[in-house]
Amino acid sequence: MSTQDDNTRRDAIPGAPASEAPSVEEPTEPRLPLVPKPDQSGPDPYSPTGMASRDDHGAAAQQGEHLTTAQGVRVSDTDHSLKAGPRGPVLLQDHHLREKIMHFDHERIPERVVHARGSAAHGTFRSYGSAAALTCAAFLQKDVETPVFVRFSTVLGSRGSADTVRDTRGFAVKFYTEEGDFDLVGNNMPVFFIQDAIKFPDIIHAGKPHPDREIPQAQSAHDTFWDFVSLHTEAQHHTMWNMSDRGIPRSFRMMEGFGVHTFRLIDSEGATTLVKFHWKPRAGVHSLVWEEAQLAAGVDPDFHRRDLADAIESGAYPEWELGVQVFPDTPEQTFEGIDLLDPTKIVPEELAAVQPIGILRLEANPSNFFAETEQVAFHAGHFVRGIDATDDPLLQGRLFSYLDTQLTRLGSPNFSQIPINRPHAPVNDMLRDGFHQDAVHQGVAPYRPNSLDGGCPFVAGEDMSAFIDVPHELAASAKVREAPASFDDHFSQARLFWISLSPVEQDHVAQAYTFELGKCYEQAVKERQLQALANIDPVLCARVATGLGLPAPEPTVPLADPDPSPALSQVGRTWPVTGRSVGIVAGPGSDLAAVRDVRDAVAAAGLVPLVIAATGGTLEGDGGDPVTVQRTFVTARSVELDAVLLAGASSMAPDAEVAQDTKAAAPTSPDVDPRVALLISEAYRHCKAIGGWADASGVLTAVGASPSDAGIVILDNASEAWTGVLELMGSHRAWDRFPA
Ligand code: HDE
Repeated sequence: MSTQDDNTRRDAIPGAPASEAPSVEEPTEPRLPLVPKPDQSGPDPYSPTGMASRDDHGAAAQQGEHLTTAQGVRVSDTDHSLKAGPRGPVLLQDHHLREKIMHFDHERIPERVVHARGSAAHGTFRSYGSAAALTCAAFLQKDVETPVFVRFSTVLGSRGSADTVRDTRGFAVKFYTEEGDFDLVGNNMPVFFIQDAIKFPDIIHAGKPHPDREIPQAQSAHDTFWDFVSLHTEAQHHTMWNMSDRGIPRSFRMMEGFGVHTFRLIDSEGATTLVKFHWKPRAGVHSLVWEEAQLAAGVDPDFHRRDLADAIESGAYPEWELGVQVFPDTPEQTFEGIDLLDPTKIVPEELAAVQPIGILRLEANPSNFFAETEQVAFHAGHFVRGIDATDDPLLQGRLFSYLDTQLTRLGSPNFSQIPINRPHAPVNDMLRDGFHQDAVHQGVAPYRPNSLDGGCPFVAGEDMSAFIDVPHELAASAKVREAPASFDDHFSQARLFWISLSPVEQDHVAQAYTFELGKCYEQAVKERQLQALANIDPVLCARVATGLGLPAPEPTVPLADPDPSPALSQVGRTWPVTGRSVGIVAGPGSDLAAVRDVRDAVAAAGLVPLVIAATGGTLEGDGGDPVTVQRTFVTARSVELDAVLLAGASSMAPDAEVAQDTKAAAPTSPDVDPRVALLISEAYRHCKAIGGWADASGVLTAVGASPSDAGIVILDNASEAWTGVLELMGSHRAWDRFPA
């Protein structure tokens, strides 16, 4: 018998582990492996040489209903090793035991040296055709649809680290175009710590845990990080982004993406343009607040991973518009005085608008994390015709690194034959043999020129969609280890970022610096970083200095006077809210008809309703359909919710351990369950929308809030309260509730 009755299925929320519910009893009849859940998909079926293939990977994964060895021999017992008598010893002859343990011993591969922690999804990119005048890339012509695989990541932490740490996020997109793979391997911040790839090991060694104790994990709040960035001041602009709310995104779905470097586009006549790539999320750019990020790291370390998978499973497909800022390809490679080859600089959108060129939609979760998310190999040098690298010295170094790292990580130069990495274009490369060779190559002459294979493969002529190496002119130069003088300005754009933020965002930046430097032990490091802050903005510097208990130094460089760029702020607009979670807290006395109506209205608006009650199971008794409880007072926590609805009062549940539960810093009241008080006080402090009806006001007053505060809608009518909350959610937070 299935444990899930019809009612539970109808109320299903994302996250169930498999496409079919298990029975309570251990099964006695074999059956074929379960198909993936409807939201899941594997890599498209392509051969190692890029041929659309009828063998889908699902069929190739497991066959038959009985357990076998890797050689296909059926096994009758996998629970007992072969022994000399029931008390042993174990016999070396037991092939099944040796094979099982041997394979298990080698299940892990080295994690990525950076960006180890990540989550991915399948999707489609549809080109508007608006870039067709700039590039001959086939996938950027009008209405061309291209399958993609997208992986988001943090940079510093290990594979098992928490999602919500303060860090830069990776935003890597593999386009399987008909002309070969194009990888846009970007970040959620438009600038980078360093201007030259040769410094990459330095910044990463500084950011990773200290080499002696191997702490802290996935954090920049430690001495080696601030030691490096305060000495190496070209990192200050990127650091400013990290300390802003961009460093703690609410969701991967709500992050901007940036190619960071300037790239070169080539049209069919060979004319070139310089561009910067931007991904603009349809859901808007939103962040957590710091306390929320810290709580989530403990309560749900998989916060972003779960959010992405759940959103896709619930049909709230994340979307981003791809856009380009376009600059003439002049010999100086500058725009409005900004060096386009300096990856620590942006070009403000007010100076060069982002022109939309296509839309990306993520529609399917991977069906196997290791095979897809872990084994996908992006490369900043995977270009297709019509797109090429510039001389940005950071990008140039990346062109080497991404091929090289796969040899250690994926163990073979044949990593492009792993299903998720297989191009969807014909591959005929004359690369041969090597570990894990999947292709059974034909012919006898993998060399050119040859006559034995009829001279094949031929090289493509210019008119045959071959990759275009632009004959780009280089200025006369000498071989030097130097940077251009234009790379010397390390502070003006950090200041531009600071002055473009709203006061609430600036508060968060000041608090983040104070926290991070406050976690450092060395006084010299703090003083040095304060000097860098003084060169960015004296007010910011003074606020951080006060928090650290140190004097604020004077600037040592003239302060720049840039025009603010409003596009850099996240506050002040409204956005779609599909896929967000809404908690509905139902107490024993709640009007279940209202709970049902609001739950259905939340789902109908494309959000995920989570009914929260004292215990699991169902709420019933009014003669209507039982209401399934998704979270209990024990399992619910505010960080999971974007908004909370109170279905009336929430009196003390019988299992509340008042002494214990109130320790969690919630205000106490004999009339309100302490866990609900904690939930509401956190939602209030994090400036989330809160709604309610019936006697809900009492809960708010019990936690020190007022029903008339910003972002709170308490009405007699449940549906109207929900409508009010839905409207509030569009601006992400009740910004006016943040302390001035
Ligand atoms: Fe990376 N980076 N990177 N990086 N990077 C890697 O490649 C590297 C840089 C970025 O989800 C590695 O396969 C160097 C900038 C993302 O699989 C490695 C330099 C930007 C990902 C590597 C940079 C990025 C990586 C580690 C300085 C934003 C994750 C594993 C020149 C534009 C991709 C791997 C994924 C991963 C090297 C700087 C983005 C070692 C040497 C700038 C999103 O090859």
